[in-house]
Parts: sequence; structure tokens; C-alpha cells
Amino acid sequence: MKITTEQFIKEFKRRLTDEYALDVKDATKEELYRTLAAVVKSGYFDIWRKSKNSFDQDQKKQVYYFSIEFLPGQLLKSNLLNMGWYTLVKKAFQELGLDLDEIAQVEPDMALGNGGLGRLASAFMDSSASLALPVNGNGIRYKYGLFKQKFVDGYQVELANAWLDQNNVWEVARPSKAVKVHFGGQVYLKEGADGTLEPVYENDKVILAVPYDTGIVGYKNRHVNTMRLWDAQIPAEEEINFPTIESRRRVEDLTSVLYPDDSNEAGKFFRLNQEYFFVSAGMQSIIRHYKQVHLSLLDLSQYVSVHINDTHPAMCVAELMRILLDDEKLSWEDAWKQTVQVMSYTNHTIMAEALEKWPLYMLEKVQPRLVQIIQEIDRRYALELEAKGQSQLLASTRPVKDNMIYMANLAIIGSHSVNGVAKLHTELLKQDVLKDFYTLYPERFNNKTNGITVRRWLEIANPSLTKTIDRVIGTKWHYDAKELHKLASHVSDKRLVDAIGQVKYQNKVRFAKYVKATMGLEISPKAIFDVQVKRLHAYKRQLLNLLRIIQLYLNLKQNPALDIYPRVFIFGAKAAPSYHYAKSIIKCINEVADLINHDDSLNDKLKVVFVEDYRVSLAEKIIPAADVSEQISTATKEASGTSNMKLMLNGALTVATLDGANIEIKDRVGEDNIFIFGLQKEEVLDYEQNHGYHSADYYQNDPAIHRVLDALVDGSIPHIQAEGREIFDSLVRANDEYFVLRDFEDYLRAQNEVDQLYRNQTQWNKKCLINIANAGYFSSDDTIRNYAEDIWQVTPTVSENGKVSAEDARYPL
Ligand code: 26V
Repeated sequence: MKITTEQFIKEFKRRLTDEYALDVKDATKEELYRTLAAVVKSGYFDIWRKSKNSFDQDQKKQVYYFSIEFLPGQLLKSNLLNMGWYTLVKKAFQELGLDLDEIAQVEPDMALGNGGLGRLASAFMDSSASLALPVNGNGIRYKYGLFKQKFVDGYQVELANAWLDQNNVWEVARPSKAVKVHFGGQVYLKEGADGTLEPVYENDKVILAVPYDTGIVGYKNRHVNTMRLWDAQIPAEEEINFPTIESRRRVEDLTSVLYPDDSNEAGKFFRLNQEYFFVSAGMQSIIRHYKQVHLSLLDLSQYVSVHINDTHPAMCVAELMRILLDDEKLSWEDAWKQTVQVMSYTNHTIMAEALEKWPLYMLEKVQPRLVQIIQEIDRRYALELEAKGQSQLLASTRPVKDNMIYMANLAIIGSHSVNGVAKLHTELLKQDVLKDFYTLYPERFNNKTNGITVRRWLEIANPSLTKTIDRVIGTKWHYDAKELHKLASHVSDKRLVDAIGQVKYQNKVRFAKYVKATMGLEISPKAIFDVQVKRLHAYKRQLLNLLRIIQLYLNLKQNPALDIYPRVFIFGAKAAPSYHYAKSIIKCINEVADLINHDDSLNDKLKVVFVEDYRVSLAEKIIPAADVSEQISTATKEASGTSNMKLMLNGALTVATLDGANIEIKDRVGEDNIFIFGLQKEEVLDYEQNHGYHSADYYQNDPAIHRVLDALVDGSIPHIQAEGREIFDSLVRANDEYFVLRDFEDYLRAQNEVDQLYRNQTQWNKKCLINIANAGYFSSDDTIRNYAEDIWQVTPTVSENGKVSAEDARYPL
């Protein structure tokens, strides 16, 4: 049953009356948004129910994707698109005199993540649902999402993001599915009547974990999965144990804030509590549900897969052991066999500082029983290595060392699969970071290159490009993004190539309007829009970009007639609140922007736009308007990157180091269609291992670098006294950890090529077309298909009408 425009309008009006007693003309955007969301939900809730039931009826193997971050952004448009309602509702709204785009903007971003890691988790949720794969998300329902960023005098200021204040229309609270999580106290083992050891808990606190479920709508396939986020509450019968306001607040705080990745000491303890909370709640509910459907826990791994997204949920290993041993009375050997078969783990960074380790004493306070179990895992692991004659690998791989728990080690030992997120990254894991594990368990290691949701980043974010593509190759790519490759045979089609350029221009006009409206800044859509959007981190080298901007500025001041193609540099980035250096870079970019944007003598050849509060919904505005994609991390440091994929999909050309997934992008588009520069992996590793790099030499011997760096400290750029000095020192005195100065010259070369090529619009647009044509290889649909086949061994469910991804499988009203 398909819905018609008339049916939709009737239903919409009826709900608006029922809920608000209003006519369309009298309703606010907020009221219209809520009403539309209600109609949308009525379209998929029944299918959601059926999808859930079918898993149990068919005894399907289930995947549980544990992630401390999810970053879905806004859900209204993607739900409409996936239900097959998007065009219809757009049209119906026009008939009602309403603009769907405007109303969709009312929705606050669901920003329960910092960056790539969380966005990837949400891409995977979308793709799993679209492939009708039985994948469930498991995470935390933070009351405050990632902070809202404001710039005050060029400094980043963090404001609370109380996104739930406006109510989340998509979630459903399920108090009946709550579980109890035990924290703290002491534990000892007592011999039971049957001779088995039983843990006895004393003085522990019990907290109620209440799940909030969000339906994840599959793309036109009548399949809806669940993302389950946990909220912490005080159980009614435990009120007495939380007598003070302070103790009650501690419970609320458990699920209140999302920690930025490098939070401080005090925050760390909370973070560990959060990790145990969502791990324990998730694992308990999995086992409880499993027992309703299956008989024996010895079959667990046939029906359950648990994915550990980065190390934050690594305690899943120990928590499952706890449940199987203590609650279900399995033997250690049986429990361990199931655990390893159930668990799989993805590593998302090789940055040593980001590899989690926790002091034993801290976990002892959170959950003493887990400490016992982890120590036993460690003890048995040592024995196993000894038996295999591989004790020399023990120190570097054991889970417990010097009273610290190494979470990656725990995850790897407790999993049957370990994967990196791009080819280079996986190679580095095998040969460098995790090489001793690779010696021990080569069969566990595999690569799964990241991907993006092509539908969100093209169909939703860039409707005019979507139309242009549809006209040439049809709409099959909406299901299978690799179909985009058919565009490649049209590079000689002048009309198409021009159309690509026109679409880009229109998108730039639109973004320029947004910049004017929000920042009061005039930018010309004729200029090159050069975009770097990602978390602010030293290794991502926003600084390299900035140094080039400063150089262009100085050159233009010296020679106003200098022939450079006009460029608008666009930045979007948040810095972790305690990451001082990253915040100094933000301040410097903002001051350089201020200087440049107010200098009429530059004749609009340069502009710098640092958008406030970069987030998924803003990315959807910026990325379609980008000409150049900056992917300039120090080789080896960026595990994959995913903005690189989104930008190429929207026809931006990439300036890149051979790092992360950039390498795979280059392999697909060919060297002529990407601008590669900079040190390569071997050179970086060589510098690092042999201490062969001396950044001060570059400052001393390269006059161009000398001049640019001096501008940081000699007052040429106002208001950056402290920050300019800090950055100068990091580059010249602290030996420039990320080889910014080393790569500067080659970066300029690559950028000059960009400048030249852009003058030939036909050549440029052809390369854009080739990039778009190859971006389909980075669809998260394919990535998740590989996870399903290689790691989880799950297959798609057959949808309600017997079809999977059927073109006409619209959602009914
Ligand atoms: C966190 C920290 C915190 C302490 C300072 C150093 C540091 C460095 C990196 C991180 C990020 C940790 C995990 C993460 O978000 N990784 C990102 O995962 C994306 C999805 O796989 C991937 O595309 C990005 O390259 C990777 O940085």
C-alpha cells in the first residue's frame, strides 16, 4: 500500500488538529515539525514491531554494536527518504504553502559523539537497516550532547548542549526493559552448597538502566532496526541508599555528559563509570533476551555477536564472563570459548595517547568483581603463552601490567576478530602498533575500510547533484552506490561536465547566503571554496593550512597584483575543551580570518570563514559547496578519515597526504584526479625511529618558512601574542611533532597545481565527475556487508513483503 499526497495531507492536518487544535497557517515551525514527525512514526512503527518480532521468530543471529558515541545528526529527512516519502512530502508541503527544508531545520542534531568514530557508528546503523541486517546499536543517552561551540573574541567557548530540552520525538522509553547495574562495594567468593564459588557483594549500589529505543529505518525495504541508548536512574526500592542531593546527582550525572576524547583526571572516573554502565546494561539485556528465545548458553555465539567499537566498550569481554560464570554457572572454559566467539573489536586510532588504559584501583571502585575476572583472564593468558613457548610476547600483550588495565589488549584477547579502518591503518596495526598480537593471532586481523551513507551525503545534502546524476545513469545507485561508476564513461559528455560545474556553483551561492546571514560576511561563489572540516587536532594539521593562508596574505600585501585565483578558506572544527594547543590554533585561525576579511587591499582574493559549531547538519550545507577537500594529516596518523569520502562524493577535489583512506581514494580515482603531497609512511616512521628530523633547520634555512613563522610572533597578526608564540615554539623549539614545516613546501606545490587547474573549468569539472563516479566504493553499505559476512556471519532478514530492498517497498501510512 503506497500513500498518496492527498492521504498524507489529510493525515497531517488531522494530527495537527488532534495535537494542537490548529490550522496549518497558524502553526509554528516547531508544531509543524512535531506533527510531521508523528505522521512519519505512524508510517514505520508497525514495521519496527514486525522487524523485531521476525528476529525472534526466525531465531536470527543478532549483532549488538556497542559504541560510546553515536552521531546521527537530524533524522527527519533521512527517515522520510528511507521510507520513500521524501518527494511526496516535499510536494505535499508545497501544496500547503510550507517549506520542508525550513521545517526540518528545527530538529536539534542528535550529537552524541565527537567526530568520525560516532558518525561511523551511525552510518553503520543506517546501512545495517538498509540491508535488513539484524544489527542493534547499544550506547548512552547523554542528556547533554557534544558542547555547542561559540567564538568569543576568536576563542572557542563551550556551551551546554541540552538537546533533550526540546524533547526527542524519535525515542521511545522502555522502562519495562530496565536492568540493574551494580556499582562499587566489595566482593568475595563463597563456596556454595554444590561446591561452586559464588560471588557475594557487599555495600554495592544498584542503579537502574532504562533503555530508550530509536527506530532506524531501512532504505525502502520495510525493515527497521533499533538503536538502544541507556539512561541512569535511581531504582524506586533503592531510594534509601541515595539520601543526599549529591549522591542523587551522581546517578544523574552518569548519563549526563558526553566526554570529549581527552578529558581531565576528574572526568576520567566518570567516564569509566559510564563505560561500565552501558556495557553492563547492554550485556545483561542481551542475555536476558537470549534466554527468552534460546535454550542453552553454550550456543550463544551462534546467535549473538557483540561488536566493540574502539576500546570504550572493551569491558564487554569481562562483563559477559561475569554473567556466564556467576549468573549462568558456566565453567570458565565454556564461558571463555563463547565470549571469544561472540566478541569482535575495531581499532580506530594508532595514537598512543588515545589507547585507553585504566588503573586497577579505579575499576576496583567501579566494579570489583570485574577486576577479579580481568586478573584471571590475565593469569590464564600468561599460562597460555608459556605453554605455547611465547612468553617473550607476554609483557607487550597482557591485559594487566603495572597495575593498569590495557583495554585494547583485553579487547583483542577476548575477540575473534580485530580490524583496522583503512588498508594502511590495518597494516600499521599488524606491523607496528599490535605486531606482537599479529604474531600470536594472525587469523584475527582483518581490514574494513570505513564508508559513508551515500544517501544522506548526496540524496539529502545535495538534491541538485542527485537530479543531475539520476538523469544520466538512473536511480539504481540509490541502492548500490557502486553504480555511480557508470558516470565515468560520461567524462566526454560536455553537457554533463558543465552541469556538474553549474550544480556546484548553485550550491556555493546557497552556502554564501548562509554565511552572509549567519556571519555577516560576503564571499564570492566564483572563488575556490577550500574546505577543511574535522575535529581540531595537531595531527590533522589545520596549522599547515593556516600557514599557507598567512603566506598568501603576506605575498598579497607585498604584491597586490599577485596572480592567485580567489579562494575562500572554510574551516569547521571543534577542539576538546581541555586541549589547549588545539584551542590556540582556533584562536589564530579566527584572528587571521579577521585580519584578512577586513583588508580591502586584498581585492577579495582571500577570505577565511571559520563556521561556528560544526556538526552533522552544518556539514550537509558545507560539503556540497566545496571545491577543494583538505585531507592533510601527517602520514600514518589518520586511521581512515571519512570527510574525505563525503567531499569527493560531492565533487570536491582532494589535496591529500598518503594517509588513511586517502590512499584508497587515490587508487580509485588515479593520480591525475587528486593532489598528493607530503611525507610518506616510511619517511615518517624513519624520522620518528631515528630522530632524523630537525625542524629548526627549516626555520633557519627556508626564508619562506622563516617569514611565515615570524608573522606568528612579530605582531603582524594582532591579538595572538600568547597563541602565536605557543605555536611558533611547538614548530621551532619542540621539533614540530607532526612535520608541518617538512611538508610545507610540497603542500604549496600541490596547492599551486589546484590554483592553475581551477582556471580550466572543463578540466576541473571532469576531475570532479571522476571523483563522484568513484565515491560509491566508499559506501558504508558495502563496508557493513563486509562486517556482516566476514566478522559477524549474519545474513539479511527477508522483509515483510518477501522482498529485500525492493524498489517499490514504500512504507505505508
Ligand atoms: C582521540 C585522541 C584523544 C587523546 C589525544 C589523541 C587522540 C587522537 C585520536 C583520538 C580519536 C580516537 C578515536 C577516533 O575517533 N578515531 C577516528 O575514527 C574514525 C572512524 O574510524 C576515523 O575515520 C578517523 O580517522 C579516526 O581518527
